[in-house]
Amino acid sequence: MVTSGLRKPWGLTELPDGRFVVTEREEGTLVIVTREGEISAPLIGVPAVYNGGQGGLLDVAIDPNFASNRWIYFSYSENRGNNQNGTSVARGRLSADEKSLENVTVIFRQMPAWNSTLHFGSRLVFDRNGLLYVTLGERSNPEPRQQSQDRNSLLGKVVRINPDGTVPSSNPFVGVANTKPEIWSYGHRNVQSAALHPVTGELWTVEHGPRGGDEINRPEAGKNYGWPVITYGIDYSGQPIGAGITAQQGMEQPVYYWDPVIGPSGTTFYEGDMFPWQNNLLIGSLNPGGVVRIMLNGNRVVGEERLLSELKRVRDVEVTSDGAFWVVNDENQLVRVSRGD
Ligand SMILES: [Ca+2]
Repeated sequence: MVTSGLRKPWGLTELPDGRFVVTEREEGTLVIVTREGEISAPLIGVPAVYNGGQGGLLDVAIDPNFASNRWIYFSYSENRGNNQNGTSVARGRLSADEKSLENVTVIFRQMPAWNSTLHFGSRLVFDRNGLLYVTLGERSNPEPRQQSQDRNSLLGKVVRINPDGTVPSSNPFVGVANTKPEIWSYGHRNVQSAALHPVTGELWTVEHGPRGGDEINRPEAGKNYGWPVITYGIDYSGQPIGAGITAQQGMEQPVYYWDPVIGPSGTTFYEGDMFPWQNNLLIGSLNPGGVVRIMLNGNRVVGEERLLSELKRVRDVEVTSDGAFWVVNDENQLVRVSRGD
């Protein structure tokens, strides 16, 4: 363990010099942490967050050209007035003295806002063309849940935007009537976990499903991932979801699902030489906790291993260039996991 001095960390990303940027969810603060565990003062300039329920300052990512432009992106739940809130994404430039974010601008707002404390998403992943995926929840309640199937709503979607928040002309629904052009894929429940495959460059997501229905998906442009029409598992109330069906024409099956569930948090593909796990998926687990390693053959899951349950509720996983991997958890820890060094 490198430090236990964080305050409910949620998102973790590595800077080019090997330090980390970490979000502290409830506090709504963004800090820089060295590999020795020294934690900076909170960066000045982060907007106020709504921190009820599952809300707060959520994921963080750095620009693919961070070394020259110093943009840091972060997702958070934002007060929208009238007791409503929603997931937003902002970016700011890390100042030369590293004490603040400058030119902070909100680049995306999930609409509609809702009166709910649940299911905000929201991981941030850049693709190889420098476009930004944002994974979003459906706010959990029975009414907004239905909007996962509504392409004129941004609830229960994966969206793809340019770094300045504009819509890429290559998005699948650009120019389609009654459809939000930010949408990449739809029919999702609460996606808090996403990474880019190191070989194919494709987006993979891990979704909080209902009881017995957490899923791995490989969301493709314009496709429908089924929620809440098709799903594995049942509602946490004990009731079936909708008609209780798991397949329907025009809706995609997950790559994999868990019953019992793992409560997926952040994920990353393993790249490196320290562990013999090339291109395996490492997924943080909230319950039962620890890290879940998923072995793949191409796009197919061929095995699973549970690691590090002693780390309890893991919030994010990051692999560094030396092949070690790092996690943050609800114990307020940053932990480096290595072998042979
Ligand atoms: Ca699904």
